[in-house]
Amino acid sequence: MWSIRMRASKSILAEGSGNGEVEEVHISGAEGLWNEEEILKLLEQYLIRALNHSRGKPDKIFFTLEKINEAIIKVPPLPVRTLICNSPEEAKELITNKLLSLGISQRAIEAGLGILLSSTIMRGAALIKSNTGTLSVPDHHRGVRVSRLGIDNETRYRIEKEMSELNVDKRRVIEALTLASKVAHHKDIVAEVCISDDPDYITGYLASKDLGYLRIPNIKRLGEMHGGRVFFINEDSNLKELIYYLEKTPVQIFG
Ligand code: WAQ
Ligand code: MG
Repeated sequence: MWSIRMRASKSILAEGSGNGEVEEVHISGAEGLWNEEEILKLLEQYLIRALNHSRGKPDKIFFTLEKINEAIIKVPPLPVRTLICNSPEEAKELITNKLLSLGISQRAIEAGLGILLSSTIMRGAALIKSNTGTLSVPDHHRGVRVSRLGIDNETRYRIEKEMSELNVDKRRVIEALTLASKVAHHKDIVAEVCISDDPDYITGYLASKDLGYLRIPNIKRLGEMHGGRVFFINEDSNLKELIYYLEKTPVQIFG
């Protein structure tokens, strides 16, 4: 199979810089594992997505295609459930209670929510230690980008069918579920919380191996630009091994 990645950004004048310093802001990214005969179709899809994004028009789009030669690990999809939630305030309370129930400290929860609500967007995820709340990523601007992940076609069709009576953006939910299932499978991941950074998408989720994939409507308000992903990790995680798994180990959601 092939790993296809897309990343789109635009350059803006850095805030407060009088001397024309430019800064790259993240617009959109996507990644998947595909068969060779699917590559062209996916490049087109990712390109259309990059050029028509609610975060703005990019002025740079990168594609990376890599042939995967290693064995691909199969991981089952997390079960999906939609919670009842009517406002970002309710979402915050709900997320805090669920994370506390998983043994994550108040301090770590506050650190995580701070990142998700900040107007500075990371292109990847923040890793936060579940007890001390320490941010543990090599590059604070970039974060850790989960890559080399895909979903088996039969599994995708089945889940799409199960969602067909819900009024949801199927492609988006499947992509998020694929990522959350790969992430939750690792023994050092305690939980993930995600808010889309797209101003027109206001359903987020909390995921963990035990709780499954819990969709949270109204996690933010329409028009808001903040968002991100936070992975709460075991305090004694082997960071090098964990980051290698997230970025490099090929995983296909199957079952
Ligand atoms: N690895 C790590 N972090 C990522 C990745 C990745 N591959 N892709 C996105 N992120 C981070 C990054 O900080 C983005 O700013 C943030 O997540 C949000 O990305 O069931 O659309 O692609 O209805 O905007 C959830 C679906 C959709 C909920 C999430 O995220 C549902 C979404 P977005
Ligand atoms: Mg986005």
